[in-house]
Amino acid sequence: MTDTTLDLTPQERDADLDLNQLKQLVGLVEYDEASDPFPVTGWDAIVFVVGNATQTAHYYQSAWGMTLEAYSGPEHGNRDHKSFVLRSGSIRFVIKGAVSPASPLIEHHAKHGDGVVDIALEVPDVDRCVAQARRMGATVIDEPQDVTDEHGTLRFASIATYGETRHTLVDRSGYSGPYWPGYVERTSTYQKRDGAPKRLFQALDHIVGNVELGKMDEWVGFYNKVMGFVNMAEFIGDDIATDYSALMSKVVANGNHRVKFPLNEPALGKKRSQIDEYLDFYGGPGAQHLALATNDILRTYDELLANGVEFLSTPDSYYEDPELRERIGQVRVPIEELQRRGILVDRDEDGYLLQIFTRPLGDRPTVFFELIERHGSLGFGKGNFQALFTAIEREQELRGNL
Ligand code: TYF
Ligand code: FE
Repeated sequence: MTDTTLDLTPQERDADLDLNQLKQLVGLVEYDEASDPFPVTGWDAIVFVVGNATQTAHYYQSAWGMTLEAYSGPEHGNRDHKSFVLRSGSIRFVIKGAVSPASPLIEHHAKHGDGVVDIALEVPDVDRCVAQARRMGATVIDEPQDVTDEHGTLRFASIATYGETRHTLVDRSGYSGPYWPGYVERTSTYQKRDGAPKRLFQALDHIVGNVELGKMDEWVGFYNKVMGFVNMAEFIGDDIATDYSALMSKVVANGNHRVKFPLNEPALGKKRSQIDEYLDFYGGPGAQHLALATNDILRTYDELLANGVEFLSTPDSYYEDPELRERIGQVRVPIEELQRRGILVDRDEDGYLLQIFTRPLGDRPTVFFELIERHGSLGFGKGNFQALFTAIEREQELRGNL
């Protein structure tokens, strides 16, 4: 059995990540790609539709330290919308906003607000994935096709997932352009002045999807059957859901665990679920949070805070609880350093993780980010759910949505 799954992807190599660092950063594992009916190498890009891509692209550079790499817009023949490709470490964000009043992006944005339209994945064989998807009854949005320019040929297809979200499947092994045919390489005036921005995160760890009440298991089944994803150990079930979390959650991952998708559904608890709030304001199922992997969450947090990014706060009682100290044991920094910033800690049998969550990024209480620094733990912070959900509900109440 040949195992090619523990190679770095070209994106990761570009980002100067090494394999051991990456294993720690996102919890990579070995697996047998040859027996996978829908092999996925890793993330290709996360595509957002926003109300003002020009300004959002600036925000991701000025606040989040991302680098502008490519652009498509009216100056280069795309009269429909502007699209900015930003990079941090091995992950790409593509930010799209309508230019033409007739753009289909307008309808999407009117319905959902700023959000993720496409979680694009890198695959070694687009046709094999689509054949499997079709066999398992998935909706194929774009048939496998080649797009070509002077940089070579890229092959892609796309399939539907929850809500109006899709997975574009991309094989860029024959392509060397900055992103996609039709895009031009671009750096910003911002970068020209300050040099390369400081990289604040190196990779994407997971993306959480919120689905409707009673649909979580259906979507877990979709990822199992259509995409060959495996279930990970962590889940929040009925038992804890009604007490405080107001949601149920299961996690699926691709074979090498680069791509991890927790899936949430609302639970009927004492209060209105934060997932219901999301579903109402997003106008249906969609991507809820993106967890950005960093190997120095203290520095990343400090920099983001200085740049005006807002985080959920954690009460001092979280750190003063003697059970917490017992539960987490030794971590790489004094607890006081975490407390000053409100960073949460969780430990399981494999190790520990540090994490913190931003407030919603846009105007609607929908999409937000998580920063995560893993030290062996392959979990998602289950031990923090109570503290975290209490903080989320505090804000939900301030918005008048509890
Ligand atoms: O990804 C996770 O499961 C954790 C916990 O609304 C979490 O980050 C789950 C649901 C949620 C916020 C955080
Ligand atoms: Fe998370």
